[in-house]
Amino acid sequence: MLRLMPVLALALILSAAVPAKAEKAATPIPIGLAVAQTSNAALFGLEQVDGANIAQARLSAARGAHETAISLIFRDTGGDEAGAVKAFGALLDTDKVVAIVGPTLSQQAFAADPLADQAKTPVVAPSNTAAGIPEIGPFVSRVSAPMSQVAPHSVRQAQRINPAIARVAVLFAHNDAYSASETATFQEAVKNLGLTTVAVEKFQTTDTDFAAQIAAVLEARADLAIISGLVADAGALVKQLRQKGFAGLIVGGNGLNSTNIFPVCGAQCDGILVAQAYSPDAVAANPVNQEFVRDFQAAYHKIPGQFSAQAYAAVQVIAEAVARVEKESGKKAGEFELAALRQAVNAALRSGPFLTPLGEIRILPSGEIEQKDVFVSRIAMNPDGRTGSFVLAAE
Ligand code: 1QQ
Repeated sequence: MLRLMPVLALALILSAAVPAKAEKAATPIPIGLAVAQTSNAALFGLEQVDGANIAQARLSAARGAHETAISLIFRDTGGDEAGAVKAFGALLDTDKVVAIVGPTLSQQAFAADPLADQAKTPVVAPSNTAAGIPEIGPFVSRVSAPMSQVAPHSVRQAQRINPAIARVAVLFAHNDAYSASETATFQEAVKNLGLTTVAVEKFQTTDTDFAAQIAAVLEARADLAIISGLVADAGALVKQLRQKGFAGLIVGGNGLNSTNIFPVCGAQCDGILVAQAYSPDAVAANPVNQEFVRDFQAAYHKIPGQFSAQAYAAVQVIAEAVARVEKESGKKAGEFELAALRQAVNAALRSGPFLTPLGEIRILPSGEIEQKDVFVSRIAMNPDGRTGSFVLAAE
């Protein structure tokens, strides 16, 4: 007994040090959906939940006989970094997902994505548009076109509507990664189009009173205001800007790209120009978008916006990547070890074009999206001052 003790102790130490037999991927294939279902960011996140649910239903109806089903696991991130980190942790360690769609904000992605990257688990960002997202790591990609490719179109449209525009005020939320990144793009576009920036004003996404910034815009005699912020703050800023008499054109960035802004700025939302990486009207040559718009309308009795379409696309490319892995390997996804499946799906995401509601897209080896179609819409408010729509303006 005395002589056996050290042997037993040694065996216990060894068994703790040697990893347990590698675990297999679960079936149906668990895909994490880590978006904001609460907080102000839910003004985007709930649109993402709707789009993802349509994708899940559509993909399971269209699934080939030999393809393994996927199943979405939703984890609320709230609107901050800590919430996103917690949701990612749970999806990776508890739910053992094969891939993650999320988080909603770039500000959250810079905190949470490194966790998935370290766990060698693919992340497909459905709405992160700041510079530097794919560069977080080799397991990070996005289906949300960066604002550097999208935002300048709206400034060009403003110039088309009013060729006399010369003086531009730029306002942005400086505590938010997307807003800070997008304003740099806007300021460069202003310069490239021969316009002059006469005011650069900062605010916070938690602000509700924009009197100081608006005074500066009026003082600078700007004839175009360009706003980078999130729905609640940017919507309130637009409302107050109009109430204080600003009569120039307003260009809004990606954070104003949701019908959820209508109740915030009300009648004063009318006329805002927003560049978009999606249009529900682009269905003629795109049967996938046609079906998406039809299914979405049947389920929710409204027209889908960009955040829903991008969430759909994110779920779709992961499901199709899983199917490509099964086809090429001749093995069922459930026969893979989890780590190997995560790796294979990450590679398959970068393996060729996908026809999505966003049009034909491709994920480059870097994780960046390649997308052809960009649109500019104008917000048209109804006489009730609460409802309205994005009306396609150009491109
Ligand atoms: C980002 C954005 C936001 C507007 C997404 C909701 O583009 O955080 O990158």
